[in-house]
Amino acid sequence: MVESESVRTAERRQRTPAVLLPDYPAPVIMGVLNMTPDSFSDGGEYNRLDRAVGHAVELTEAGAGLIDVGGESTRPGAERLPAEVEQSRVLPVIRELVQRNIVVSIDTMNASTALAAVDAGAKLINDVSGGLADPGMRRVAAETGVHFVAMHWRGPSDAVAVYRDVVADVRDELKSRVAELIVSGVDPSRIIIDPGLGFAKNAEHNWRLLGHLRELGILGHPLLIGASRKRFIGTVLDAAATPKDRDPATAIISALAAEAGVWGVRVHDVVGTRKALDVWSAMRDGRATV
Ligand code: PMM
Repeated sequence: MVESESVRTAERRQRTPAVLLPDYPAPVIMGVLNMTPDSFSDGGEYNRLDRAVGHAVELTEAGAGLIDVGGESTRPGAERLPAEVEQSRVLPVIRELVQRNIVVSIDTMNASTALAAVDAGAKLINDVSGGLADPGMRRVAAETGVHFVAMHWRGPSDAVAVYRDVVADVRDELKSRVAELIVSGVDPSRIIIDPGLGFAKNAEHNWRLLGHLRELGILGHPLLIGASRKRFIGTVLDAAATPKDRDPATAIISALAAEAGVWGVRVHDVVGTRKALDVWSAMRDGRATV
């Protein structure tokens, strides 16, 4: 590393608090802010930015502790974008949110986007590939020192993968991702794991993982889940339900995941999940107020 780079690395590390979200009594809500072209698209670029920031502020006021900004669809099977296009979508909004003291996470598989986002003030890198898609990602995670979500991923395809036992396989593969990150210099206390619901998994796989979250918890890292509005929820509801129709079920999953000890839930409808988590904590603590 040349000297100026190592100075920048040291500066980045200094700007990153040792503990992003210290000991939350209830799971943190990660609100989704999707910056793909079809979102907030009712006018010019400024209007789009303005509306995106407004939406993030609303999510924060509704109880999101983190806003997860994404500029490329990371859904399995989605087409990949040039990193510059992705960055032109996410960096302006990240700067605006950071100015408003909103904690930002960057949803990206590109190391260069992760680095630019951290330089713009993002405090967490959310990589759905767990560091597999871009060989430079682990180094960025290590050098920036921000929190890193390693999600379970079996490649970009939307085909369902073969599992011997989905819970054991996901646990073992996440354990490998974590080991690779640590070998690359990532501070273990910064690593968050995620089973990757809906990624190369069928509905039964997803429900099994949700029913066995404690078995992933034994890896000793905070656990994040992203069930929000995903298609598998439709298997126990009306199959024709729209993504938004899945919000009440998402909120119930959030409360049950809280009971299983997760650290965070990534959701679109923050209001519904906030209510579900308030009910859950009132039951847990026997308190009539939150
Ligand atoms: N799912 C999506 C995108 N990013 N990040 C994490 N950590 N976990 C997830 O399950 C996850 C994610 C895809 O969902 P969307 O297209 O509804 O945002």
